[in-house]
Amino acid sequence: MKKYKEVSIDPTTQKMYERAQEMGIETVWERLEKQQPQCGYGLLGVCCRNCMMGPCRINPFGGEPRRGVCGADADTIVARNLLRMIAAGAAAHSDHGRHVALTLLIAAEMAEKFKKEGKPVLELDNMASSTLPYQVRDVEKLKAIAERLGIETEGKTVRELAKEVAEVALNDFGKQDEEALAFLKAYLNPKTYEMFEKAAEKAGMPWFENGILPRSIDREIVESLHRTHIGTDHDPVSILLHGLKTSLGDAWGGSLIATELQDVLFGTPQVIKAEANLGVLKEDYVNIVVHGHEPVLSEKIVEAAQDPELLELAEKLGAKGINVVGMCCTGLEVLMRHGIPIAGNFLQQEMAIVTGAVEAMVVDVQCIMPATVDVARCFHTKIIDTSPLATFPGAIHIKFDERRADEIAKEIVKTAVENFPNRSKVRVEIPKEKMAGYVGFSVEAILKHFGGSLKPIEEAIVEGKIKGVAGLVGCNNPKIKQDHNHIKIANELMKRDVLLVGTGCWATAAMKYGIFLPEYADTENVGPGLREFVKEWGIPPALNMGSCVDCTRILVLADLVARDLNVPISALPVVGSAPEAMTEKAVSIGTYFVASGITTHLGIVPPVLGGPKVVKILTQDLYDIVGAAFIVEPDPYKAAKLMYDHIMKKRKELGI
Ligand code: CUV
Ligand code: SF4
Repeated sequence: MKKYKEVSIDPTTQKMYERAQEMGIETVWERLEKQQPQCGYGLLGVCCRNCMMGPCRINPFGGEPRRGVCGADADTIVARNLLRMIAAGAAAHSDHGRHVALTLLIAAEMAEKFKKEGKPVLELDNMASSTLPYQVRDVEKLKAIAERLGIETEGKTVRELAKEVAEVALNDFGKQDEEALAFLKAYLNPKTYEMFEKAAEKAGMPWFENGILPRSIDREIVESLHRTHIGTDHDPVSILLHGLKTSLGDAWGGSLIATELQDVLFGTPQVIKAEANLGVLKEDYVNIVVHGHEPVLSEKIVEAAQDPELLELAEKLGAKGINVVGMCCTGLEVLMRHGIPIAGNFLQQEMAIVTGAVEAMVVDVQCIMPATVDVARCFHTKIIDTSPLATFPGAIHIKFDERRADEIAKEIVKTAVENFPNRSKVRVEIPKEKMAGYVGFSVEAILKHFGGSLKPIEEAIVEGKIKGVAGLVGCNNPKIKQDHNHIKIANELMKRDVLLVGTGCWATAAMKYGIFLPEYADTENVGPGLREFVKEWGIPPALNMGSCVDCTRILVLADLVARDLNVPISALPVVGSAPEAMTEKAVSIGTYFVASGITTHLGIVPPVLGGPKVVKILTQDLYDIVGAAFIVEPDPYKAAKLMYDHIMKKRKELGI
């Protein structure tokens, strides 16, 4: 058993972890311990299970066996395994994006149907109607996207535009021509586009049609599985090139579509103050935790929790009201758009239940531990799974259907409210710690804040007030003390006058320790130049840009600067980092950052060290192919230094 101080730097996690131990509840940290020692072949990436002649594994010390039964060597196996991770990560993001596009299409079609039936649907506004489950909340953004995509907007109703944009998005998933994605073409600056076109040639593989430009989101993912099937692609170079291509289908396709169309449906985030950490759970209220990734669900839960009938029921059952809080990325979605408090990041999902104060944890897809069901069994908490593609044994299944979204969301909230009397008051212990912070820094909100352009940021960079920008993203991983590396790397970079933007569980970590408060600039963790800049503009030294799919906001921001300077993204003094990476999605994000030209640090060593050629490609050769590469460094201080050095190198190259 671990000491509570070893698992996390977060006092709420420490307390709840201790409480779990007292109660004999097994958590992620015990399960990790029971897995020790973890398989050395797996850690190095040299085991292959891609066919039934195997499983095969390669001797990492250079002796026999040097080859799998089919003859694949360590580099082939490592590269194939990595490509499968990228493909799975890209699939998760992109399927999420598809779901959003389909929801927009359904919304437009329902509005059309309502119109024909003579129900009230307004022509030119947001197709609002009280009985439509989803509406267009940001008409301006819808128009802006349509214009980027080259869709004629003149004289069209919002319904028509929504339908056309959704159709272009959906076409990007399944089209069969060799053209790059429509969304990629609409969003990417020409200089970076050119780099994608030429990347394969530079890598000595001119037969890659379109270079590493993805043709369709689904196709590149399918091709990843095809290439890694026994007896297909064996050259680590071509396998990894296809990895770049697949990840770019995530970046400039699936994830971008998710972010952009979520903004259309639910509103583009604007700066707003909110709170984070387990202290946002309320003793006298019905507590509902929305956990997972898709706001198509969590938005509706937030709405349903304001339903007067359900509020009345909650009061009747002895609660003061209904308190919806977020967890992981779907929490960030409703945090960014409505200031709904976020209870925690990945490693706090079990901890939230251990408070004994959660009536229901409502989950959809990704990053939800099946163990939540086991922990919930020790309390009255109900785990409610909602996605037809994610079922948790032992949970309550209330599967979601967009067409009946309001009805189902109410049923879910009602289930939570009715569970309130089952709470054992003596078993409730909510840690008091919570922290305020400013969130909602979409690209649009940033532009608005700086008076319509990024000039002030660019000028501060040129002057040297800010040395550069770092995008900090990604998960928690129990192999690292929770939030430790997130915060250390953030502080070390801010001390060196690097402005931070970030998403995902990093952003929740940053918020918990006050980094999203402008006052944080007064601490010793922020350098004098960055301090002066953020004070002048009234912003915190780090900007919360949202969930994991919102990493595309970071790309779009970098793209705008690249356009202003007429250079590819790879020329900018910008770096990325996933200090506590865990998911396959994080692997895809890291890869698409690098492929897009942003050198990226990983704080967890991915399973690649068994393939020396692969390691060389990822950490060195990619500089010549896409102008960026991976930095792998578990020590947060060294990592921050390496990232800073990269920024300074880029500054020098730009002559600033
Ligand atoms: Ni999508 S992917 S643990 S919730 S950031 Fe958090 Fe974010 Fe990683 Fe998952
Ligand atoms: Fe072994 Fe080759 Fe089959 Fe992999 S594909 S399991 S290395 S025989």
